[in-house]
Amino acid sequence: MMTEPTGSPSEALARLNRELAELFARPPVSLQHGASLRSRDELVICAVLAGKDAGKSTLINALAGTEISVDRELVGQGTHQPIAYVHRDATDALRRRFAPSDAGHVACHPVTHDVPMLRNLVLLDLPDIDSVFHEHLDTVARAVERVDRVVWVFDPKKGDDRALGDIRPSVARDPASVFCVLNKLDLTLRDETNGDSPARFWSRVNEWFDRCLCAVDLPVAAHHRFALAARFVAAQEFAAAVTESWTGSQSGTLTGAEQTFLRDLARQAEAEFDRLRNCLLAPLTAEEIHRLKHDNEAAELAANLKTLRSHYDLDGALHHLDTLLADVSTACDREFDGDYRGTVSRRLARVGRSDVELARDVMARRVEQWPVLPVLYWPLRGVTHWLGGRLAGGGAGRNVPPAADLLGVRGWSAAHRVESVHAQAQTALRRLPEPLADHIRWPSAASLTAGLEGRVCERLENADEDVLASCLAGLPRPGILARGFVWFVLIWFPLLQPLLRAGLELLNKGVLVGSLAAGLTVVTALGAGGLVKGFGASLAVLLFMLAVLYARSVRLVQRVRRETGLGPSSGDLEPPALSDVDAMVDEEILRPLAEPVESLARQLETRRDELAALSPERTA
Ligand SMILES: Nc1nc2c(ncn2[C@@H]2O[C@H](COP(=O)(O)OP(=O)(O)OP(=O)(O)O)[C@@H](O)[C@H]2O)c(=O)[nH]1
Ligand SMILES: [Mg+2]
Repeated sequence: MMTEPTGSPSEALARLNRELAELFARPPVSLQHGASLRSRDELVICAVLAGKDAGKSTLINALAGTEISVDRELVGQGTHQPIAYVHRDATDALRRRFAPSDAGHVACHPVTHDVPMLRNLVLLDLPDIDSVFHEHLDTVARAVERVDRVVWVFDPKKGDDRALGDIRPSVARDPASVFCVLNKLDLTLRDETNGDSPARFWSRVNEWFDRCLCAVDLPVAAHHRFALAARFVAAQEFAAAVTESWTGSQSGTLTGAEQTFLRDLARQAEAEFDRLRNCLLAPLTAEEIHRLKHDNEAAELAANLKTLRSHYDLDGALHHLDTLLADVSTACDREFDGDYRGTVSRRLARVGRSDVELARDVMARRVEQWPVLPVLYWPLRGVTHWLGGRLAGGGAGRNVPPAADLLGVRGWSAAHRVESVHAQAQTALRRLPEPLADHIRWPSAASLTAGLEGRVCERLENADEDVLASCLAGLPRPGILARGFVWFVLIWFPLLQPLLRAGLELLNKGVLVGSLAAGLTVVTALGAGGLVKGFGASLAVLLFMLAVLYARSVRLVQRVRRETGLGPSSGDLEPPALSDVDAMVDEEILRPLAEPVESLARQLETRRDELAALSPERTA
């Protein structure tokens, strides 16, 4: 593993890997690295990867045309250290590529040459991936991060190469940089019972090779597949080796048909090797090298994305969360079904403060618009309400039942219903993978019930306030005549009426206005007893006025309630009341349960979108 530059897709992947590991409570998955390191130089390093004794070193030697990697021990470690066949001018770049990094050090032994055509091309022999020497696999894993091209070598003696299948997913390269070689073709001819045609032989070999490649999930285009004998690359050597295996001696006698068959195959095997050498050692322009590295980087990114997606299975997790949400919603709909909502709606529409109670609030504001009446209203409130109530024929005051009673339907309280929803949600939660379930914290059933009851109380208060506001908005202001009438009543009975009567009496008796007798008569007319009686009459009339105003307030409240559908006077269920109950159940029960699930889903979706945005097709 290597340090990636800040802001690179690899760094974004590393961050997402950490974040997802935390969300899924598991160790981060191991990702492939090295693309950025490989892009820092112009070298194209081609490594040969295979199991023990597949012929890696033999192939490298054959490609290099010289013995750069030799194992002279009969039963030894084989190649135990990477050996690079490198142009002497490129050794510094090679050293930098293999310099110690965060993830450790991998020693690479250079064997230099000065072939100008191979200035940028390095052949790298690696230890095997499946021997008893476990450190070989570690060395290969560290070295392979630093190589640009990979040649997978198959040994016909091994057949199903599991070790190769194990390491292959961690070596992601663009298909143009991947080659597959079926080596030791000469050995596959040992058991040939002759008489077979070269064409049939090749098709059998190809079929077998196909099966090997499929077994390790390594789809490679036909022109990147090769069947050859690295130890006997020249046609003559190949034919001699097979002849020996058939006759026991290199100069053994073959039938004419056998000779033709073998000659043909030997030529083809040599041609295959030449084709491989041309593919791997053809000089590359700077542009070709740049494209090769870029394509490999994209392939590595795509492989890492695939690894992350399958390791954390974001789509699966999101599907689980969707199912959980659906289960919670179903449980909520089942417990708080249409019948329940309808019943509660009707109840809410019926309860609330009575019309006469609300009318008192209206009256308090109404009376302020009149002269004199406010002074009388406060001491005469009781009588006014009694008399006005009678005049309006309004309903008696009703008590608002507790919210819990309003919410209990068919003997099944809201608390029971909420507990049932909660329990069903918990059961659904247990079906969620454990690490995800740990992120979901739900409020207790008791607090959900309290929330619902609180909403009911609030709703009732709000409904009353709405009625009150509508009534006050529609209050008529008393006109000048009406206000004048109050003053008139106040002064008519105690003052004007006695004075008028006294004046008329004087006129009848012929007493001169302005005389002493006339003055005395007026004073007597305004006597204390008369004043008290007069004010009593005024009071009676004004009290009646107050009662009428109160009765009209009651009727106003009733009319507003009828028109808006709010409160006790509304007869049938109005749609706004039902949607109120829907909103209450949704916001107080469903929302608090759904919110943590949706929040987790949002976090996963964000990561999934970020991964999608990083995919090479999007970033290209
Ligand atoms: N018959 C035959 N033998 C081969 C061929 N290629 C390699 N060998 C033999 O296979 C044996 C192993 O070859 P190496 O090239 O050392 O194999 P390797 O994969 O490098 O082995 P390790 O480094 O130990 O993993 C040697 O005895 C080679 O001579 C081939 O094409 N035909
Ligand atoms: Mg070797």
